[in-house]
Amino acid sequence: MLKTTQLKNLLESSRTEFILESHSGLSARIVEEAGFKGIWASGLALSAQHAVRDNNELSWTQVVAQLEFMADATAIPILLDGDTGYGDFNNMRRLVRKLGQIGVAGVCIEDKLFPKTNSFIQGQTQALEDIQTFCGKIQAGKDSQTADDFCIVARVEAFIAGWGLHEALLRAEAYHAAGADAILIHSKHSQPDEVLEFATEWANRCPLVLVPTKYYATPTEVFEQAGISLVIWANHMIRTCISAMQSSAANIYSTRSLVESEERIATVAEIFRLQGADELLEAEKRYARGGSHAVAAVVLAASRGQGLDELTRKRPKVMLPVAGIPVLRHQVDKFKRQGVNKITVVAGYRHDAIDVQGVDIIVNEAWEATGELASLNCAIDNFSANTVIIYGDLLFRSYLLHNLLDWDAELLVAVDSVPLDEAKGDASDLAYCSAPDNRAMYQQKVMLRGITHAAKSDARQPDGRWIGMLRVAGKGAQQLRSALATLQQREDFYRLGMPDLLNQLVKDGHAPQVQYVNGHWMDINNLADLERAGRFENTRSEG
Ligand code: SPV
Ligand code: MG
Repeated sequence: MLKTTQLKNLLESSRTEFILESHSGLSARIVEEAGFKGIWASGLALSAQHAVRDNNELSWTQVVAQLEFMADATAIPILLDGDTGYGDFNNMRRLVRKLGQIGVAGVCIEDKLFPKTNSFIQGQTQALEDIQTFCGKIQAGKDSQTADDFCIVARVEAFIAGWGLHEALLRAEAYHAAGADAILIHSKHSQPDEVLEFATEWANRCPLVLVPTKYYATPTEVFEQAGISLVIWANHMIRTCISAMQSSAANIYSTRSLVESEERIATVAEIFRLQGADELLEAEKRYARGGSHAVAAVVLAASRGQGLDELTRKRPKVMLPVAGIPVLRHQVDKFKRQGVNKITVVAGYRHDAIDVQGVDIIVNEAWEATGELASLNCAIDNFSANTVIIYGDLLFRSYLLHNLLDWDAELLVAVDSVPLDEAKGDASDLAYCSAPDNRAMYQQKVMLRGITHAAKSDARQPDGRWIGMLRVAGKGAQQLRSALATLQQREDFYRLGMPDLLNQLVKDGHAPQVQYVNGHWMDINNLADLERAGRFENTRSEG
């Protein structure tokens, strides 16, 4: 329902309705969450939050700017406390048109003179606007509204200014005749007598609105029995903020610590919730495409790794120190250098020992009984439109990652075409490709044909070794998901590894493209590798 219609319904409903002050997007959202059906954008509160006075010290464009945040943050109607309309009939016309544009449902204007003063500051000395002039302002506003149900509430300040019931009724009558949708009768007394007397005389000629700031102790049933349409709790969010902020500031200052105040104040997570941070994360999955900010990384680090038994007794392989810092830290630094900041580590064995900042850790609880694909499956929801998957024991020069990210391919594997040195034991993840590496044909389109664990003696020599780096972009993510789903049907899924996934992709007709590389990477399988790794990272030229 349109916000204007919602407000009109509140004013015209047969029950007494209540709206609460707010003065910012955040307070408006809190008021809505509490269950209120409408918001009072109080002039006092809007100005007070900026420590300026309720004397039109805030310009009307500054008011409008704040209202826009409030309207954007909520689905309930806002009734603006529009003071005197910020000028004459012409300013009122422009105000009403502007409010329509930013989704504010109505405005209340008071029959005082610009610049106004808050009704509770020497109210009796305040001059009232000429009745006809004020009626002209109401009429100008009504003629300017763009939505049928936009509401103009005329606020009668006769009691505030020291006039009696007769003047108040005279004015209300004239404003109603000029087109006001409701009358607000204001009072500074601590008892509701004069507004109730007014209500009796007014006899519901049009909806009546009250602001019981001073006569706050009046039981709500009294307003209901008097047939009041709308009650405005006019300044209670800003006053809540003031008390809470004063108390926190004093406490933090005197204790010189955050410990006590932490117990009393909203968590940072609560701020994120109110801001709708989750929605943005969801939207990113749908819309964020391309750009380094959208790149995610998944590090497969669940297994203990064999061949390093003693060293991995208390920590997983990714935490082995290389040149003084853990393997994972080297990887994360390189990702970050390439602008890859969303890094997920799938951990398992001794996941408790992973102590590297800047990563999300997902634990494959079944790490002992499962292989790489089960781990990858744990991280599938952390993929972005552009994701790099690497083995947890891979060390590499940054340019390899940079080049992998640079190519335009949906699935891309880095294959090292340097002839194998089987004596060094590097006979796994052998890659067969649609063409061997040919530097004369730089950036030729080569596709993966398959990966095996060991060279087949009867087949042609492999074209290289997959280094354990796969990039998945665009439709590649879906292709990977569906290959993974196919493999999940297999009984032996729990033992399958990344090569099985790459082979399934080939089988599905989604062969990854190959990017040939020549050295500048290593994996760590034994003590000799670990020693070599120290030299590898120490001699790196890229810092
Ligand atoms: C406001 O909230 O700014 C009002 C109501 O105008 S009162 O302060 O009670 O006048
Ligand atoms: Mg006000």
